[in-house]
Amino acid sequence: MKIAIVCYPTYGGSGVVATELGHALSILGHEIHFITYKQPVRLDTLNKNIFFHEVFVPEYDLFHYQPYELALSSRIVDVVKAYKIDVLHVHYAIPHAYAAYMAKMMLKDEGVSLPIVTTLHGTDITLVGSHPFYKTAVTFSINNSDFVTSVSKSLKNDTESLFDINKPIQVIPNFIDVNKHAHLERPCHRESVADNKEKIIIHISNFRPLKRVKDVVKIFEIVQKEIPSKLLMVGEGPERIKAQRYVKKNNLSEKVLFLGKSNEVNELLCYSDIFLLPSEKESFGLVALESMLHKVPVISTNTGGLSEVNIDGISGYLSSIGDVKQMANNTIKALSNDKLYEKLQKGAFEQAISFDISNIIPKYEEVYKKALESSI
Ligand code: GMT
Repeated sequence: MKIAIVCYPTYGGSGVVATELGHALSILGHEIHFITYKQPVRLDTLNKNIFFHEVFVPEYDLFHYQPYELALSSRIVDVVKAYKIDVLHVHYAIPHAYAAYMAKMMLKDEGVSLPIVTTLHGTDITLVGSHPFYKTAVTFSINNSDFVTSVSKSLKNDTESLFDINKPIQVIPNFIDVNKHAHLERPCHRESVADNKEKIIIHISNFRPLKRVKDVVKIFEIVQKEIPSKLLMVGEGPERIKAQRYVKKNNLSEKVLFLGKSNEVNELLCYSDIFLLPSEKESFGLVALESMLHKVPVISTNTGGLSEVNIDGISGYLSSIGDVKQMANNTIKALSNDKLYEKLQKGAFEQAISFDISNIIPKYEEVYKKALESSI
């Protein structure tokens, strides 16, 4: 099949999922065309079945906002015609599903049929999409996609309660490529960040307000009083400065390392002992899954789809949003009992491998097949 994929090319989970999906489909022999404004960060290996089409938005002074949707929909039309694309799969509804619909209409005018599959990822629904300024267009774009998928049951429920949706939403969970990570074995180079007696606690995110990064530091503040440890803060975003101020004010600077954005996530997770994810919203929590594959138990909130990924008492622990004390106690509990820790490590790994890509790809292939059949 010839499949075009529209996604955000950045470090966000939706871009990672789209890229890994495209890559896996290309290995199965499908021809994959990424259409986005930059080469996706995880698209490090191009092969004969993977094409990348950049979307250019020429700057024009008259425009206060440059019309990305317009450029994207034109590019979709051009790529679909040039490469005879069978299906268009858009990740993250805003503005991709909207641009996809426009492209579909333009193509229809020329007698070309283009089925659209839209995958909802989280903030496109729970935060941005449901804002009154966007809601009408997002509802329209979802209802006019040929197939709609969501990455968790929780996100499906949120979408159905926040929008007036007349399309069935199929849950296809996010995934991880177990084989790709199979060679990652402990011990890694942990001496580069901590000494022998110290545990390594890690948080990776885009440091947006909904990640509650100050909670991460507050949890660590309690933990380090009981357990010699270091906190690695990986990522970049608007809340970093606040977290850094808190660290300085509370004399934690020697124990908390702000590492910025990293392409070394596997190496970092490889030597980490606990992953902290105290998010306010999380439709799935792909980073928790990546962490679990490295046998790193996850201490998280129970928001959104997190409880579908991190199983309380098995792969880590779940707490209510803002319950810093309980999340700290759970971290201490896990790190101070070797037997329990090993059990959690095993549980985390087993849970992670149940999300192996080989179980998920056939579900997307089935959706593409149905989308194609429905358009003939
Ligand atoms: O977490 C973010 O803010 C990035 C965002 C994205 O669109 O890339 O992540 C969302 O999609 C990921 C992949 O499906 C999910 O794992 C994240 O849970 C989800 N984020 C939120 O719902 C906040």
